[in-house]
Amino acid sequence: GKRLDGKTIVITGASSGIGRSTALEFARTSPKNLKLVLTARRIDKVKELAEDIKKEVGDGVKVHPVKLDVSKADEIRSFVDNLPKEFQDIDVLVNNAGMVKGVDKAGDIKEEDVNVMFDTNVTGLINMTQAVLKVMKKRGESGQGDIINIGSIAGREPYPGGSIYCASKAAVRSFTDAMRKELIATRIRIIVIDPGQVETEFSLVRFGGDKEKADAVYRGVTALTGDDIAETIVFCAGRPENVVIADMLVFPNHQAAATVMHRRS
Ligand code: NDP
Ligand code: 8X3
Repeated sequence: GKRLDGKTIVITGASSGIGRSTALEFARTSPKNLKLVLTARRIDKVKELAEDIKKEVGDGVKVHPVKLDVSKADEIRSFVDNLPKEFQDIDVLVNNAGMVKGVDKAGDIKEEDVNVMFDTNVTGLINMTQAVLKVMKKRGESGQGDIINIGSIAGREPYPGGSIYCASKAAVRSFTDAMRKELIATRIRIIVIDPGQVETEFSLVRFGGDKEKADAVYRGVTALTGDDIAETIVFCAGRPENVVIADMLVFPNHQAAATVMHRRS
């Protein structure tokens, strides 16, 4: 609605799952006057999303698709300056890009898997945040804007077979909480949303494209959808300026902890 009107919103990982849903939800909530910078590595999917948004809400939402790999520091370094002028004044950053690889246990985890999870989930998120904070700190008297980080229940409750992913999401939580304190003299809102189980391409990526293994994760349960988390993200961004939803944990109804799940047999 009104509070989001005129805002410029950057979403990482907009080609799929939660990020894609979030772009659509922002567009539906503020269809008259909004700028969306939608980023991911799979630029074709982002361009399709831009078309879908146009079909659904029309031209009131301006969409700028960008091919961006958040694990590449040099791509982030030039990201803001390479945006068209009208998209540079970023109000909201949704740090959503993230991934998991494998279920190997310590001692057997591939070096490349360790690196890609940390480079994407942690270093990528930190680099994006720092790049966009430069813009936000210039706004208003002391700085203004929203950084919305997508953590995970995995960052609160480490589980076997997820040590690196869980550590990466714990790092997101830690960075987020420290940053909120560091920016206390500004009007920048620092928000972390921790979803439980969401049915997206997440498990497909985890199992290297093995659909059977990915589907088994969601068998007998009703997982959250990308749309469910998108609603919470847009809710946080749409609160009055003085209200900070600092920290959110969102489960599907069958889940009560990272590994406590009720499955229909
Ligand atoms: P998806 O796999 O469906 O989407 C992940 C998105 O991240 C894709 O758009 C992908 O785009 C993007 N991405 C991955 N690596 C990079 C990269 N190096 N640079 C830029 N973009 C990248 O999964 P979800 O929607 O579920 O995941 C979104 C976030 O939610 C992640 O941070 C995940 O950890 C978190 N999460 C997911 C949960 C779940 O159960 N699904 C639960 C809790 C948290 P592309 O491949 O085109 O680059
Ligand atoms: C994804 C949720 O706990 O299945 O962040 O890894 S979990």
